[in-house]
Amino acid sequence: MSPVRDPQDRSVRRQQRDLAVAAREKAATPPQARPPEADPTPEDPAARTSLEEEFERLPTRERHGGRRSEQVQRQLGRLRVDERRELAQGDSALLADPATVIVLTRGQCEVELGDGSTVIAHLPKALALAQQTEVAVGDRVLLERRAAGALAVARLLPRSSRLSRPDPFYLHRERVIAANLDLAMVVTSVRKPLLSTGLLDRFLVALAHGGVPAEIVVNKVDLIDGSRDQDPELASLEQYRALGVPVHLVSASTGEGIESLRESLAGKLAVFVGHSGVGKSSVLNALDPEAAAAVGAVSESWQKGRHTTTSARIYKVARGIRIIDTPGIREFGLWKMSPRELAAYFEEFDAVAGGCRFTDCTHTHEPHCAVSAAAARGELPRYATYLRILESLGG
Ligand SMILES: Nc1nc2c(ncn2[C@@H]2O[C@H](COP(=O)(O)OP(=O)(O)OP(=O)(O)O)[C@@H](O)[C@H]2O)c(=O)[nH]1
Ligand SMILES: [Zn+2]
Repeated sequence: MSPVRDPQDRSVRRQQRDLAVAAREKAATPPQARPPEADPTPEDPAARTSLEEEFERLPTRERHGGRRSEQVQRQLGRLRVDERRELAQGDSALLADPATVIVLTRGQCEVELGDGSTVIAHLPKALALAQQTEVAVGDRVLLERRAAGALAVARLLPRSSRLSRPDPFYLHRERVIAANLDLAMVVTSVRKPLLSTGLLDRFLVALAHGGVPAEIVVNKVDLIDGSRDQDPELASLEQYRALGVPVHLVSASTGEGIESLRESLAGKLAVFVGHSGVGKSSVLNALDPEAAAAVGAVSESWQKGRHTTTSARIYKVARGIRIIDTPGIREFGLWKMSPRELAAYFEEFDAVAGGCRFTDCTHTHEPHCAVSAAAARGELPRYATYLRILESLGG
């Protein structure tokens, strides 16, 4: 039986051959004679011109569930070796202390050194390839001093946590938007808008997935007229306290709870996430008006399409607090997760899941599922969110 031929096979092979020739020519040309590379602009698909990305665009059999052709694999391997060689060459000296990436711009980044000073460092394209990931704000990097005295990022150090979302152009690919966060404050509000536990759960799962510790901020408590003990919105937070998630009741308007929030954030690299209108900007303003003004200026130019940076930025707030912010960071979300992985973030399911008939139970359609039975008895309030997230992930 002969394999079914993809009608595009021949043109694909021709494209692969052309690219392979281009790659060989690239490898044979001395580095200094190469034409200057275009700045990487991750938001602009037209700027994605590297050979690897051209290979990615080819309709190889991988798209149809098969394996990428051997020829392409070999070519990619060769390219990676070339790029690593480029990374290692030159009269460069590695700086001993790691630096932290503050903001990324086209082809370079601002980094903070151990003594608190900031410098601009070149960001070689080859680094992203060699390290299989793009550099993100919050990343710890090693710098090298190049022959002409300029600094360049030489190595990306392992991340302790990350916030990510799918790449807008290659949906199967992860784009890390912030790294090494110590803490995320999930901001919600009472009354305007009403506290949404569903949204809260989504944020908590996404943060846990990235390894970011989370705490809950409930803003606008000044809007509660009656007794707080009797308040149904506040009562819905008990389940999170039971799970060990700290809950801060604050009011950006009156200043209530702001000092204790400051104490929790002291010395940490943190992010504020939450639905629009809950008062993230107002809470940041209550914490530090100067930092809030700096964030506001960037947000405004972003909305008017005048943004000069494509990434988030670290802002210094009083008491050694550092906040990563940009309008885009608030849109980080969930992607690519199996039902088993998702269920693991609902740790309260563990106590009953042992009673499910199937060990690989997804707690959805299976008969004799102890989790859905407990949910039906009203014992697992987050079960509805679990199902909704699962549905949105296509699981
Ligand atoms: N009553 C009351 N209103 C508040 C409080 N904090 C913020 N607000 C109001 O809530 C609205 C939204 O506040 P923002 O700080 O802009 O909310 P945000 O979460 O930053 O919104 P986005 O910029 O859309 O993400 C504004 O009208 C604020 O005046 C508060 O503690 N109490
Ligand atoms: Zn089950």
